[in-house]
Amino acid sequence: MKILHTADWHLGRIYHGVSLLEDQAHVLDELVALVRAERPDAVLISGDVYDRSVPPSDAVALLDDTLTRLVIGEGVPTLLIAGNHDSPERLGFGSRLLEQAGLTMRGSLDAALTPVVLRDAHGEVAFYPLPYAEPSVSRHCLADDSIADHHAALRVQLERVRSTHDESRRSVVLAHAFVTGGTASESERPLSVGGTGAVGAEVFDGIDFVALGHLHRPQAMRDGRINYSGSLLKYSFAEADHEKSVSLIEIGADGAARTRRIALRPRRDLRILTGTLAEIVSGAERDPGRDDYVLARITDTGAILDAMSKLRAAYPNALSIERPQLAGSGTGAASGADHRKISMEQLFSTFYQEMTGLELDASATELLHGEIAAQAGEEREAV
Ligand SMILES: [Mn+2]
Repeated sequence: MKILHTADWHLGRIYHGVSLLEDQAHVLDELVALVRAERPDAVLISGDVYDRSVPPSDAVALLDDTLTRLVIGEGVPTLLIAGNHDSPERLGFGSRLLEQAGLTMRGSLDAALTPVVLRDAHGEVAFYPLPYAEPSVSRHCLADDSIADHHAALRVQLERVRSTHDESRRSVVLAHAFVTGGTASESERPLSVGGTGAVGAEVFDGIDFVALGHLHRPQAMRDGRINYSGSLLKYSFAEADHEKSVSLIEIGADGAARTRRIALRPRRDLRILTGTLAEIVSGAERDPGRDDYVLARITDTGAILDAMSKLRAAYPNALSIERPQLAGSGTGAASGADHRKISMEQLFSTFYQEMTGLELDASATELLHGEIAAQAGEEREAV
């Protein structure tokens, strides 16, 4: 059985004020073309299809169009679950009707845990789509008071899956979770406030292949039996070094899974450039990726007037500027000290040092002393 696994599309995402919808549409065209070329038996989408529980209408239209092309156009059965960014009820609308057309959408958790069964030359494969749910929702839906966290919620679901699973079939689970040992990025929203929200990999024991969403870096565990396809695009500058891909999995007659990652070519890359503003701007001439989304880490120490306009003249889609030199090391003498107990001179020189990384020189110190003395004189007169 050949499966295409993807997740974390985050349709409608806005990053630094810019809608990524055109970039998402571009890369989804590529995904549909890949399905046409590879002819998988199923497409799995493991949650966070939208970026928000109430997605913008053009994001809804893009999902509608993409799913229609996959299911009707290419005739490939497609399974989709809700992630923590999705609204279960909205995503689940019409799902019983759509299931008859070959599209399985599981928004809300259903205690029945009914599998979708597909067949290939080696026999049947049961797919269990387990949508993301808050632990309190799982506790209520599964009627099990022992469920206090995500680990217990999935442990109980997988116990029930194993107890009813027909052993003559191979098994695939779709879930949206943070499995212990996984590497997180910056753009995932934590699943639990206070706790880790993590799920032990052992809850999936006995399942032939687990298609996960949530972590945005492509990664696998347990010899590839547990797979994160990763997100559709780079959704934060912390992911600048990721290579985004979809996973193509072959499940053999014995249930063994072999995974290939197929890189996606975005319309615009998301990159970090480091150097002085002048270096970055002059480098743009020879840069084939001038339309990329850029974060410039500028190493200049002096003041720069209107740095963003200068940067955008070279990189029109530049999103942000960082000035690490000015960020402040926080190691100054008065750092963390009670600001009410330190002198004005000390406070100012520490601030200057934290902002620039340099000590106040003699002439600046003299100027500062003069200003402070003059200020004190004015205050005395005012009293
Ligand atoms: Mn996500």
